[in-house]
Amino acid sequence: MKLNSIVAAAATTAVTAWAADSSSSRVERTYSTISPMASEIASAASNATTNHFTSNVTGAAFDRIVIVWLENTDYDKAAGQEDLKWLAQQGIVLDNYWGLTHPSEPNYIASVGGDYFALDDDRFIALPSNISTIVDLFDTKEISWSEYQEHLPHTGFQGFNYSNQDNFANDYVRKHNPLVMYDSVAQNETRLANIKNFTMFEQDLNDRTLPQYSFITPNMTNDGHDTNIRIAGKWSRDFLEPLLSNEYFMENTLVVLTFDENETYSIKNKVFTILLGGAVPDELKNTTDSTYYDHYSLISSPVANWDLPSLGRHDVDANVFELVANVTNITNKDVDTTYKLNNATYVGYLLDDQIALPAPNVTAINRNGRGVLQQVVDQWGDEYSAQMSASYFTSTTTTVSASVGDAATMTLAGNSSTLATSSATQGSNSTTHPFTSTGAGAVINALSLSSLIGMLAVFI
Ligand SMILES: *[C@@H]1O[C@H](CO)[C@@H](O)[C@H](O)[C@H]1NC(C)=O
Ligand SMILES: *[C@@H]1O[C@H](CO)[C@@H](O)[C@H](O)[C@H]1NC(C)=O
Ligand SMILES: *[C@@H]1O[C@H](CO)[C@@H](O)[C@H](O)[C@H]1NC(C)=O
Ligand SMILES: *[C@@H]1O[C@H](CO)[C@@H](O)[C@H](O)[C@H]1NC(C)=O
Ligand SMILES: *[C@@H]1O[C@H](CO)[C@@H](O)[C@H](O)[C@H]1NC(C)=O
Ligand SMILES: *[C@@H]1O[C@H](CO)[C@@H](O)[C@H](O)[C@H]1NC(C)=O
Ligand SMILES: *[C@@H]1O[C@H](CO)[C@@H](O)[C@H](O)[C@H]1NC(C)=O
Ligand SMILES: *[C@@H]1O[C@H](CO)[C@@H](O)[C@H](O)[C@H]1NC(C)=O
Ligand SMILES: *[C@@H]1O[C@H](CO)[C@@H](O)[C@H](O)[C@H]1NC(C)=O
Ligand SMILES: *[C@@H]1O[C@H](CO)[C@@H](O)[C@H](O)[C@H]1NC(C)=O
Ligand SMILES: *[C@@H]1O[C@H](CO)[C@@H](O)[C@H](O)[C@H]1NC(C)=O
Ligand SMILES: CC(=O)N[C@H]1CO[C@H](CO)[C@@H](O)[C@@H]1O
Repeated sequence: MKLNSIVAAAATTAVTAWAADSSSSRVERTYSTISPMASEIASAASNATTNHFTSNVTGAAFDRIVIVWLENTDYDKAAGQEDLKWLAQQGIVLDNYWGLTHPSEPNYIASVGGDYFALDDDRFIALPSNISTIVDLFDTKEISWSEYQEHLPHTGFQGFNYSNQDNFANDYVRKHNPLVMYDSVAQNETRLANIKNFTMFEQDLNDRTLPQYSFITPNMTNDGHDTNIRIAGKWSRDFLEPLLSNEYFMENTLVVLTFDENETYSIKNKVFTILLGGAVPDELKNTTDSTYYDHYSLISSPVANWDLPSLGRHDVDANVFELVANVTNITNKDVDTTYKLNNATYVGYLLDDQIALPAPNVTAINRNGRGVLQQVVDQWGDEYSAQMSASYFTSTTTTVSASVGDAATMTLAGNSSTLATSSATQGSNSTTHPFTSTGAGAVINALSLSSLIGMLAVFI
């Protein structure tokens, strides 16, 4: 069976399950864990299409951004590794850069879509195609982009993982491939053809067809996930050192080397991050920037650099790398991290089947003074108004503004239709979840049903 038909079959099953259960408000969402046979992968590989799009849209601080993610390492351990120490001296260390939650997958998802939708595990995720990503923002100026995923068996592969075929060790995993988890990318053949592997990176480098945005994920050995920081550090230096002396690669390029999350869940989720590349001025090499950043800064920084609109999610008010902020007159905000942990998810869409997908804030203005992408406004405007009038939003269920305080959070209690005001920790079913939320999830059965139907319609 072709992958698309497998996905469709899974969606059909979900619809049946919903229909059978339609008398009750409980809706089970079905998630596939598709892993095509090796023979199917080989046959798909033989005619996968690959794009080699490039472009040269001038940015305020850089013309190209290359984002590289390593895995699961506490800040001090990474900062002390000798190859990473060497790399740090070639660039700017960001010593106040944070992961958003645990485990891995929600962090990757958030870094391109502006939310992690309350995900708290690493399961197979395919977010409905009405959710936009950074790719939609790039399209407004035809800024080229690609992902480079090591050992992705072929361009556009959508399976759950791809093991080393000799020893069946973990190699490529979907949970570290942010854009393929959004159907707005995966169900668009043009976009899918930008989801490539390292063989294609070498080719694009040699052919001078690197895109202006790339997201690079080494395999499970090289990113430290199944190994340790010594391997991940050595891989990073082996990969980056030659690039740092490659004139074509370096030209006005910003490299961001970061980690998805801290390893120890009980401590603050700060991760070691370095900015490198030709866009870093000489006088700032071997320095430290202590501005608060997090994975949402991976959206807000390119957005400010190219003066793009926003997604209306957490990208809107994320701090922008100082390199960009300084030349765009953006003032970053101070973030008090005294009580910040970023080590648990909140009660929301992917954690509780009864909670609707939050609409982005279609009225938000981002750090570079732009509104929300028109297509997002068109797609979500009505839903945003509906959720606003039902007091759906909390400080965590959506994007936007710090002005929505936890105390003002409104929750529809259980199946009753009366609005009840509740405090942040009194989410109606918070005790059924192992994680205490940092803000209450608003539970609105009617909204969640209509939005789920919309989501399934999109699948089919
Ligand atoms: C390869 O491409 C052909 C022609 O587009 C198509 O009919 C066939 O299904 C494709 N094979 C696979 C394995 O996707
Ligand atoms: C991109 O454009 C800038 C400004 O015109 C130019 O300096 C630079 O060489 C171009 N880079 C590439 C890779 O074409
Ligand atoms: C970086 O700074 C440290 C101490 O501030 C110094 O010992 C080291 O030589 C510097 N490295 C480079 C490459 O400039
Ligand atoms: C990388 O992708 C290309 C294009 O789909 C494919 O031909 C190649 O076999 C892949 N390389 C690896 C190492 O999997
Ligand atoms: C990961 O990639 C490296 C080469 O970059 C390779 O030596 C290693 O075997 C790969 N890991 C697995 C599990 O295949
Ligand atoms: C598919 O992707 C292309 C390139 O990003 C874009 O121009 C087009 O609008 C997308 N199509 C849909 C239906 O989203
Ligand atoms: C987050 O950290 C706090 C403080 O160390 C700890 O009590 C809590 O259990 C952690 N949460 C998770 C989900 O690990
Ligand atoms: C930004 O501007 C401040 C104040 O002028 C300066 O201290 C800092 O080094 C600049 N940072 C960057 C990355 O240009
Ligand atoms: C930033 O502010 C300076 C001084 O007010 C001004 O000259 C410059 O044009 C501004 N730059 C941008 C990108 O707005
Ligand atoms: C949406 O953004 C606007 C403008 O920043 C703000 O006033 C409003 O409170 C935000 N809405 C929500 C639900 O946070
Ligand atoms: C809360 O959990 C109870 C028991 O599982 C269930 O009956 C009820 O529908 C749930 N309420 C909400 C709002 O999820
Ligand atoms: C904020 C922060 O750095 N959190 C922790 C990450 O892990 C190291 C342990 O290696 C701790 O020292 C940090 O406090």
